[in-house]
Amino acid sequence: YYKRLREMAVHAPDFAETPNMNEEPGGESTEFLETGFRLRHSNAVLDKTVIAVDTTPQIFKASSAQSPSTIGNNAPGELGKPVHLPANMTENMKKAVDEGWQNNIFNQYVSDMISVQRTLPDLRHDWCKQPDRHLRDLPKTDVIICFHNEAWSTLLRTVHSVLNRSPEELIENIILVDDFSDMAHLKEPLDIYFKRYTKVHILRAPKRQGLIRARLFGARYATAPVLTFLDSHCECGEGWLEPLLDRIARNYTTVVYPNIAIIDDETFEYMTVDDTLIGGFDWDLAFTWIPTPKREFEYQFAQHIMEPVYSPTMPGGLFAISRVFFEHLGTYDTGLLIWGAENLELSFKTWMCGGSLEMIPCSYVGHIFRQTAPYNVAHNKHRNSVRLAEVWLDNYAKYFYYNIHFDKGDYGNVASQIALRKRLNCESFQWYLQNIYPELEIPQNPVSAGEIRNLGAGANKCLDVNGRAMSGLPVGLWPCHGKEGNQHWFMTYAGEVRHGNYCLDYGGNFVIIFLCHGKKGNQDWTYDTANRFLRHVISTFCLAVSTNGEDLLVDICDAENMHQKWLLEKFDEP
Ligand code: UD2
Ligand code: MN
Repeated sequence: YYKRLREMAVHAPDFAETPNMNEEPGGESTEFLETGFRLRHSNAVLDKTVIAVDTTPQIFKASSAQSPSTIGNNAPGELGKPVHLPANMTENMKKAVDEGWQNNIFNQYVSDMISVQRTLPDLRHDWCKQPDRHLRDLPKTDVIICFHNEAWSTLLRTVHSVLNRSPEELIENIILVDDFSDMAHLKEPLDIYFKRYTKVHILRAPKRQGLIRARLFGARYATAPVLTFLDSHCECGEGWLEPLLDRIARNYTTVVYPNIAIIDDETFEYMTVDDTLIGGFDWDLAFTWIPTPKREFEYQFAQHIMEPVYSPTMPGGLFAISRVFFEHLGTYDTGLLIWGAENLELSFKTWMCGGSLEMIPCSYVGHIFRQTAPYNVAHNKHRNSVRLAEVWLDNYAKYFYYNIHFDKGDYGNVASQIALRKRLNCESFQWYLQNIYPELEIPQNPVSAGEIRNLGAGANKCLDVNGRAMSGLPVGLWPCHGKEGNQHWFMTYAGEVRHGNYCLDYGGNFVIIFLCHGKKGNQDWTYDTANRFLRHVISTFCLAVSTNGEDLLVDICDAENMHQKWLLEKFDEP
């Protein structure tokens, strides 16, 4: 099928044949957007003194305001070079640096030192730069950038990187969506700053929408045939746009995302990454980077390593899609709140409902990846993921639910999403896994899911991976905390006791975890429900806790010994 899909892509409908782009998107899903907002320019008068409201440290103001032609390559961060702060900072400077980190979870102080129009290295392969690489007539795009309390310098740098490194005629509008920020620099100063840039429009959400609804709020005012979304802390590289638009021009059902470079969160160095990483996901429904599968390489290498690569999922923040196709797919599920899961939703939909998703190696866009979000995401990510699983995962949803202990919580109503899936006559999730992401390991049906508790003295010790899953590490014993995480195990019908991809393993010495190999051997266990033994099959020994309750070991099975008895959570009689 995969090969066929590849061939089909060549014969897919032409952009010119797409239906009327000006049709209003229908359905209740966009109702919330009817708030009467229109693209507008601020009427405020340009007044440079107001711009000074921004939090840029005074000493560096000058560099931020200069245009690229007037700064040398030695100015901070030019050509994407790292900026290192001096070791002997004054107390005031240290305070400013700390505050920058706290507000953004990246080094705002360093960002503020760098020109908002800094130069970047051209990371592209020469192959990408050949003029006939893309169609001559490319469709225009609106660039939609949503932000909630973004720093001044990173937001401006994002916009300038679009303006400076895109062909003017391909950008219809840059639509900034202020998702109810409360930072002062994002209000009037922003309006004033962008007043002289006629393509830049600022929309303000009347209340917090979350990034998913904020994007739709912006898309509502888009008029170009292609929508391009960017996070508010990106930097587009030279020639980033054309190869994205080219793919959509050739086939409007192709959704594309760039080769995402890393902007270091501390030094703001613009760094190249492995070109061959694409999007996957795991059974926590978290996005993961995966190496390009071999079958895809075979296809790609036959052409050129810089050819577009099929990708099971996208990271979510940076992508371009035909407006018509986006609307055809019902845009996003508007029940997804604040942050998370929308990237997988759009990825699954794209593949399952007639489109394809590609990573475009020639298109470089940098993004600041941060350690955590500056706002609370966990609750919404959980809720959003449950909606995703309910609508798109069919019988595979259970593998996610095992991981969340079947705690679905209140995830709202998904009837309209299920109806959409039916109306679009989308493929099954099994089809998606088999054809688009065959590399994803499907967990064996678990016999149990959750903690594994020893019943010896006190019965309060649980098997625990000690916070770090790595082949060869001994398995720990810690007081049961009932919070999943390090104490979450699956016992599978195949006899593995799994923590993620790691398996309980006994090779004659210690009981360790080791990458699951699926070959039974040292990783083969049975659970004896009568005696509550966890028996290691090839050695015939039983998993046990030492008499002092400290160590995990195996021993000759003894039905009288409580230290050999284990309680497996959510145990299911096979
Ligand atoms: C990644 C994506 C992000 C989104 C998210 C999953 C990349 C590089 N980033 O997380 O785009 O798909 O996964 O949902 O692929 N924002 C709002 N309103 C909010 C919260 C955030 O407008 O309530 C903005 C925020 O200012 C930023 C964007 O949405 O521009 C994404 O947020 P993020 O940068 O915190 O997410 P990230 O990159 O960790
Ligand atoms: Mn981001």
